[in-house]
Amino acid sequence: MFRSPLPGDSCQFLETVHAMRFHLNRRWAWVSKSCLLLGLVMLAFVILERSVSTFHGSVDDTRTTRTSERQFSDREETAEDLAQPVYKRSSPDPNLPGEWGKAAHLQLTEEEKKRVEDSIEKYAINIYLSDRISLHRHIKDNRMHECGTKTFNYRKLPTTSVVIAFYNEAWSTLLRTIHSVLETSPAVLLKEIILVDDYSDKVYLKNQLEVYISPLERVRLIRTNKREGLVRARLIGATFATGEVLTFLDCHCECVSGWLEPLLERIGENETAIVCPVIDTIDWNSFEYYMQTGEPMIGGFDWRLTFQWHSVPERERQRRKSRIDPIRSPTMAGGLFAVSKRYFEYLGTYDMGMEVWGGENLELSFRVWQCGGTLEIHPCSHVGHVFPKKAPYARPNFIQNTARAAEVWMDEYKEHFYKRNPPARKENYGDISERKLLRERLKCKNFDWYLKNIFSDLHVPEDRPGWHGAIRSMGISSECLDYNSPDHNPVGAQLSLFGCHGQGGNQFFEYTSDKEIRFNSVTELCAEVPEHQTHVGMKYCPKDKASIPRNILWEFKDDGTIYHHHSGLCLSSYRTSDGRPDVQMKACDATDKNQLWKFER
Ligand SMILES: [Mn+2]
Repeated sequence: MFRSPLPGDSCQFLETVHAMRFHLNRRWAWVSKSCLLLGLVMLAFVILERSVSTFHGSVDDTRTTRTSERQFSDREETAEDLAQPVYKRSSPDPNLPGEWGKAAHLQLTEEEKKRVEDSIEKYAINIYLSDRISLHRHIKDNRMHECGTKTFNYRKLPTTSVVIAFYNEAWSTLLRTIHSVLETSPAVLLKEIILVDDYSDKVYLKNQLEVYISPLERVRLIRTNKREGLVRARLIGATFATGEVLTFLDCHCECVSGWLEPLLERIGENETAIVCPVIDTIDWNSFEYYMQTGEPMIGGFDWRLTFQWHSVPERERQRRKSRIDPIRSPTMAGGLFAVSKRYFEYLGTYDMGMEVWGGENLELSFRVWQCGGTLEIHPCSHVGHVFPKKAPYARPNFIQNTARAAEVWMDEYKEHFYKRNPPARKENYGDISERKLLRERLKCKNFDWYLKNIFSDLHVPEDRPGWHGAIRSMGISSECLDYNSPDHNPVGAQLSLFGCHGQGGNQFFEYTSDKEIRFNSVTELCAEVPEHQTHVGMKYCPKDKASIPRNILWEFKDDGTIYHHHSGLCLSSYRTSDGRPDVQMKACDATDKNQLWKFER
C-alpha cells in the first residue's frame, strides 16, 4: 500500500516539520536534528495532563501499545458494552433550552438583549445563548435509519486521538465540543482529546480552562508559545497523538452518537482513505441543530479555487452498493476529518508554508487523490458545526495559500485560477521546492488525471486568448460588466455595471466557442435575456455536451456590439434616473457608443 519514509513516530513527524523549515536534505541529519527539535518542542509547550510520566512514555511506543493498552475483559462483552462512551450523559431534560438540538429561545430583558448583541459582535455567534445551553445537551439522531442498525467490531477498529486547535474560542462552545466528544466516543476507541491553544489571549482560556479540564479523563492541553495558525497548531497537536487515527475537529462542534465508528471502520479497511463526517449546521443564533437527513452534499471548488458544495453525481451513486457506503468527494471543507496517523505522515501532513487558514483544505484534497489515496464522506458520521455569522477573523493568507496549492498540484490548470485572481500572480507564496519534491517522491498523478477521474463534473474553462476577463463599456468607459449574486442564490441577481477594478472576481467573464457568456464563480452561470424582458439575468449553464438553449447565445460582433440572438437586441450601457450606471437590452445601433464593448486584454 504505502511505505513510511522513516521509522519512529514523533521524530518522523518532526522531521517533516524540520525539513520544511530549513530545507535539509541529508537523511540522517534529519533524524538527529528532528529528535533534538522534538526535545525543544516539548520544552516550548506547556503540557497539562493528569499523568505526565505516562505521556512521555507513550511517545516512544505508540505503535506497539494499542492492543495491550486497550482493556478488554475476558468475559464476552457485548457490542453495547464496548460502545460505552468515556462519560455517560445524564438523562435528557426536554425543559432545558436547546435540548435535542432544538432552537433555544429565551425571554430576555432589554439589558439581556444588549448582551446578546454584544456577544454576536464579539464572536459572530450568539454566545449569550450558548452559555445558557447545557454543555451536555443531547442531539436527536435523525441519521438514515440504516446507520442505527449497523454493527461494528469494536475489537478490530483502530483507536483515535481527537485534535482540536482553537484561538480565542468562547468558553461554552469550546467546552461543549469537548464534552460532546467524551460523551459520544466509545471509551475503547478514544485514546485522548488533544486541545491545542494557538496562543489565545482570553483570560478564561488560561488558568480557568486548566482547572476545568484537569479532572476530565483523556483530555490534554498544549499551548503554543507564539501564534502558529491552524495548520501548524494542528500538526503540533498531532505530534502528541498516541492513537492510530488522527481525528481533527473544529472547536465549536457537537458530535452525534455513532459519529466516530464509521470513520474508524473505514480507515481500518483502507488506511489510505481520508474520511470526513457529514457536517451539519448548528445555527449561530438559535443553536438549532440542522441534521442533513438525506444524501449528504460533497465537496468541490470553482475556478477561483473557492470551496463549494455540490450534490453526489449519478456515477458515484451507481458505484456504491448502499446509501450508507462512503461517498467519494473531490475535496473536503477543511476542519473535520479522520486520517491514519501513519498515512498522514507518509502523505506529507500539511503544507507547513501555509499561514493561519484558507486553502489548506484544497491542497490536502488534491494531494490525497493525486498521490493514490481517497477522500470520502461517510453518511453515518454526523458532526454539527456552528457556522458563524461571518468569519470571526480574516483569512489574509487565503490567496497565498491557494497559490501554493495551485503551483504544486495544478500544473497548467493553475492558469484558470490566476486569470480569475490576477492579484494572486503577484503573491509571494514562498518556497515550494519541498512540496514539489514530495509530489515526485510519492509519484503522484497530474491534475489532468484528477479532473478527468475524480471531478469530471467540473466544467473546465476554455479561456480562449482575447475572450475572457473584464468587459469594459465604451460608452461609460470607467465601467465594466459586473455580477454580484446574493450569498445563497447564485442566480438571484442581474448583470450590471461597476467601476473596472482589474481584480477578476465579479468582473471575470468568459465568451465560449459555444457563444455563451459565462460567469464561473460558485458554479457555471450563463448570461440570458429572460423572455419579454430587457434586463440580463444569469441561469445555470447546461452541462457539458448537453444542448444549449437559444436564449443564452450571444454574438460579439466585429463592430463591438454584443448581440443576443433570441431577442434580436444588443447589450447597452445607460444611466438610471438616479445616475447609477447599469445595462439593458436595446434595439441594435452600432453608432451608439453605449452598445460598444471590449474585453480587457
Ligand atoms: Mn469553525
